[in-house]
Amino acid sequence: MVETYQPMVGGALSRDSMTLSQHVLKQLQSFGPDAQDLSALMNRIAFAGKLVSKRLTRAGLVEDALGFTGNQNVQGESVKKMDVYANDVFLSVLQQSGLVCRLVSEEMENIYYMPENCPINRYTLLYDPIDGSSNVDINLNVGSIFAIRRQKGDDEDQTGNDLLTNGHEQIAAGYILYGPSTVLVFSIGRGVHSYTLDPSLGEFILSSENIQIPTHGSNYSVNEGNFWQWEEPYRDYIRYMHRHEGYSGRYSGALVGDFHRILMQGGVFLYPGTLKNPEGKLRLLYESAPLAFLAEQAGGKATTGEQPVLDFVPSALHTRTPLIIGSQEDVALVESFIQERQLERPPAISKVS
Ligand code: P6P
Repeated sequence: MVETYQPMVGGALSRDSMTLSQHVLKQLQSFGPDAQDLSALMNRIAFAGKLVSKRLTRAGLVEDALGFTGNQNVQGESVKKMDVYANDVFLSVLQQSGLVCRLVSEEMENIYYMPENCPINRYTLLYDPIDGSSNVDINLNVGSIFAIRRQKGDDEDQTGNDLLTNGHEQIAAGYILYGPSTVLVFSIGRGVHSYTLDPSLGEFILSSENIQIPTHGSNYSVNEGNFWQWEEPYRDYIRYMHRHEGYSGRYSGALVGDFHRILMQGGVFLYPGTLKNPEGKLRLLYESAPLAFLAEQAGGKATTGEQPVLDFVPSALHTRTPLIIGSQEDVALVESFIQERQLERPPAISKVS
């Protein structure tokens, strides 16, 4: 009987050979004609991530890579040199791709139009090129966050009003975590998957498929330095955390890393409104909404404290919202403190008409 050849490497090779583009096409097989474009677009985003990762890993050795530019962005935040570098990497890579018609970035006040691309495709990329840039100069993890939307209409007046819609209009969302390894996590609405960059191959290789957030986790991630600025329900929640066993505070100051921990281990990340930023600090279109898309795809939950993040309709490109995101049970616990206080509130005195 002729023996059937048994490959020696088996699973390892098949795992190692499942590249980002192959896996995206595997998911997209049930997608329509846009499959190839979306796969190519994901590859361009991955390429931008490789360039940013390369710069970050050598930042301490490259002149002018670290520190501040001396300018402020539309958010009134001091801009790091790495913010500008990463923003321009995404801009250049996507411009060359011909796949994206418009860009919305934390680092650019207005929509960036690429009319030469519009006849080809009508995608808009919304991104935070470097989230958590305060960590860059101290070699701690940072990330890039992105969302992809299809353009609705021609936007001839260049107001981008079609972008002021809820997060259900996102067709894909994800982030790149620049940590000990560079990991790309994203979803096209068919589950959440992660890919680890193999620098020796220059490829993102599938590392986790169909990631599910545990229904409960011990981590709670919040900047407790803002305690005095919060409304009472959040103070009640933190007091509960302090008085009950089984919880650990974990906060890195970089949303992507803090969320990735929650995605993989469970728990909750929250950035409530404060006296300084009553509407919260995190921007909806390129921070909260993409992560909310991922959280819900992974079986978790994301709320502003008043409504699901994905239902929130922004009034402007850089609208901020409070964010409570993570495991179903842990988000529900935070919400229970909000609801409890709402029940205690005296009924709103109706204005005399
Ligand atoms: P704070 C970084 O600037 C960022 O936008 C998020 O990455 C992070 O979660 C948050 O702000 C940290 O803000 O007020 O705790 O320093």
